[in-house]
Amino acid sequence: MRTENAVAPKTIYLKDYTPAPYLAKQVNLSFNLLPGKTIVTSEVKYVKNSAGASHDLVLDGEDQTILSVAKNGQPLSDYTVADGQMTIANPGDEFTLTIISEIDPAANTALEGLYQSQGTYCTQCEAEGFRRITYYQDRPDVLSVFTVRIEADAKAYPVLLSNGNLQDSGKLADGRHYTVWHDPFPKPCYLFALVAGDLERVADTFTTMTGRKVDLHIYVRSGDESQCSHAMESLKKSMKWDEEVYGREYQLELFNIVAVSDFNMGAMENTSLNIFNTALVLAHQETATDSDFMSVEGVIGHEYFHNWTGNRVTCRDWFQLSLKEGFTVFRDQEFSADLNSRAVLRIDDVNSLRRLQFPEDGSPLAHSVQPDQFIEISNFYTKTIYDKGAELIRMQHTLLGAETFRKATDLYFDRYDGHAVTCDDFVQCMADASGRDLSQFFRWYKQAGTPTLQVSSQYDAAQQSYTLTFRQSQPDTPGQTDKQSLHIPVALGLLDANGKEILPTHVLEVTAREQTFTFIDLPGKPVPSILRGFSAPVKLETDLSDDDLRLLQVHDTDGFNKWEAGQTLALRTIQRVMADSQADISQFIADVGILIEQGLAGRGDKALLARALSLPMIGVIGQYLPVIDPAAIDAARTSVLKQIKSAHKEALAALYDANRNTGSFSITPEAMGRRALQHAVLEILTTTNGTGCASRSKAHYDAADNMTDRVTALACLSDSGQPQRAEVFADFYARFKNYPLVVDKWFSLQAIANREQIFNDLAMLRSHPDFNIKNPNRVRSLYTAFAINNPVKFHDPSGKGYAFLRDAIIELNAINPQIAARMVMPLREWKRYTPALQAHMKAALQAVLDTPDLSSDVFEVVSKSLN
Ligand code: 0A1
Ligand code: ZN
Repeated sequence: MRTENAVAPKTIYLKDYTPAPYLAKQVNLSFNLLPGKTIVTSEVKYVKNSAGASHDLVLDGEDQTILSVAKNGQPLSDYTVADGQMTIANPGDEFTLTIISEIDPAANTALEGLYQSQGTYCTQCEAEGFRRITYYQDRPDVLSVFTVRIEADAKAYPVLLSNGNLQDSGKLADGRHYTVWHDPFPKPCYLFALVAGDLERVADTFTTMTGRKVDLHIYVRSGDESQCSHAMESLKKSMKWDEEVYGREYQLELFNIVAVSDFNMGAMENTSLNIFNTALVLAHQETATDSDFMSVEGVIGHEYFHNWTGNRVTCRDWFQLSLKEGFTVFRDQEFSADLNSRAVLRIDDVNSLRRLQFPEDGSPLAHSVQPDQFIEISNFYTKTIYDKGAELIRMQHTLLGAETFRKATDLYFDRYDGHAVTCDDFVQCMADASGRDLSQFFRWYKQAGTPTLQVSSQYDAAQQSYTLTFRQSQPDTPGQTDKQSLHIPVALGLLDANGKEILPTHVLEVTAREQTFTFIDLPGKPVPSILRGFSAPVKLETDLSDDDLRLLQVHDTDGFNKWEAGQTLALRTIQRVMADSQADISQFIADVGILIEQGLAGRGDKALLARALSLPMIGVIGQYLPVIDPAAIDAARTSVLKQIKSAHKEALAALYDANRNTGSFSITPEAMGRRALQHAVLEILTTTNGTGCASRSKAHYDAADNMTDRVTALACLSDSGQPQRAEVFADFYARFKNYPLVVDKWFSLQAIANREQIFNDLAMLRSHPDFNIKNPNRVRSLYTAFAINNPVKFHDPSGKGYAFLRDAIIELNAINPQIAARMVMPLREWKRYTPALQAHMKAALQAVLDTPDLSSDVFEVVSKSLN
């Protein structure tokens, strides 16, 4: 039951948007960091906004004590404070407002606003954290020039940072000191940042395309300096890439990155002072996996790219979040694709979209890329806004072609630099630069749900013509029925019966509900390679036979579709075994043998082969089934793996041996590909969890000179009942107990174990001295790892998995509402599971909803999930 004194969660609607009544011309902030409290003085020059209707100045503010308010230097008492807002009626056309308030960063466990992470002061203002620092119009369309003074004890906090350039610094009495920072580019308050701490600095420089020198600084805790070189290299590559690919130069003389251990998300793009979760900065072969190295590179790029897509051009309101996030994810994906293997990255991105975004789009929390309403904006930092949003940009890139797309982004930056704009404004630039009508395309932004695209084919031998018929359909989603047809780019190629490409990639534009395309002068029936590169975020249903798929798997020129053909065959195979555990799958098993032979002959890209040898994950398989039963999927998937192992044991062992570590460690795509292949093979070889498997995994661990190999070995031992499991986990902990990010891995690798005693393990991990409910990384390492990456035990028929998560959500609700709300996600798709599982999931959600003093964050996701 919600208690009476809880503030009723309020829904905010896009249709209610009105311009801010006042503009902030100049913001001067002064922070006095004192033991037990921080005094914030904000002096803001306001002018009436001619576009704003109201004459009242309404400022947002939370969790602070107002010490004084003055207008033009005179004390002001004529204001009201209620429901997190200060209202000053009719303050005049132009005036300066000075507000002094007191906040308590040490008590801030929500990690929004100004808080402390291991003693370091840092801020997180996106989306609505600035209101926890001072009273202000906390909305992204109020842009202002910020000058910030920070004062603190010089010994405890030698580093004092804010946005922009350092203007002044000096010593004060009583061992205190100060700095003054000025950012000449107007920005919304969500991009404000402050850091004060005892940190070490790693420095480098970058010379921009016009020859300006930019200082690059990464700040970390003492001892972590040696783990910053990958992040620094990634930053320099990002700066260069944005110049080369988008013509975008960095505008200031300094770019700072600060790494903190306590952070709700991955990182934050505050102008010239990016604040990062340590997990996305620190990387060293001993402590970081290949996937960590890739994430660091991608997220460093992502935050840097926000400098133009987010900061220089920002969002008018939070319904436009995907304007910056979708575009910036697309940019970071392309950056990583240019630096590494494009096909591999596309496979990984699409896999993640299918595993995490498709379920969201099919759940009660489905929302469009430009949503119409929300209660808590922090609940909308979703896979839909980020990853589906990126797919929308990618489709526009596909429709326009690279050159016109670049013209359109140039136009966008020219038109809107220094402005706060909408997704409609972005698409209009695409339309204006290309001369195309994209109004139908814009429906992608407004309609939630994953469309289905059915394709059937017909060959007319007499006419030598081939016809493809496309039928698109959109599922109903909460609040949306009777959807309209979408503008879908379908990249298509045709192969002949020998696997020779007879039509290179060609983009078809499907706009009608049903549409046909005919290809002429084809002497034989071709095999179509449809949706190359996953050219649209749809569920594709084709009439391709297993033989067609086998041909594509071997001959397609599109790396993504080559992989996709194999995955579709694997999916069909697993579904056959689910229907009949004795089903004859010998053809599929033989096909896997061909892949292994290819690997032994040293043909093809190892990273791609690794992915080809990996069966679809349980979460992906579930997307294709009407009712999800994770245990049944797992049983069929494991049976297929066991059959692969028993048929190809020697060849697999030889492939493992052929890909042993030789030479010194490196993170080139080739070296990562070799490790990925060895990992994929080891996973099959250890699938039966017997004594041989355990000694194999232990040997892999003992031979490891890097974290990727260690984690691979631990993952392969995780489900095991053999004594080597405990030995290896104990050794791992002993070696790395002083590295929090590695201890996170130690928690996760145990939480994903599909074994009987998992609930005892989880209880033991929860009460382990290293567990800390206030640290989001540690919470994720236990709970998110379990709920997302251990589908069989999370969905245990006893309901114990759900109860484990439920208790943590309730506990975290009072500590960190954002993290608590995120942890509800694995329960929201409850309607997709078997009736028995549904009942348990629903009961867990209901128990959370019945918790007193529920935060609006948790209330929104739980109440909508239950709808
Ligand atoms: N804009 C950041 C993500 C971010 C969002 C919210 C945060 O705190 C609640 C923190 C970071 C990005 O896209 O990287
Ligand atoms: Zn972002």
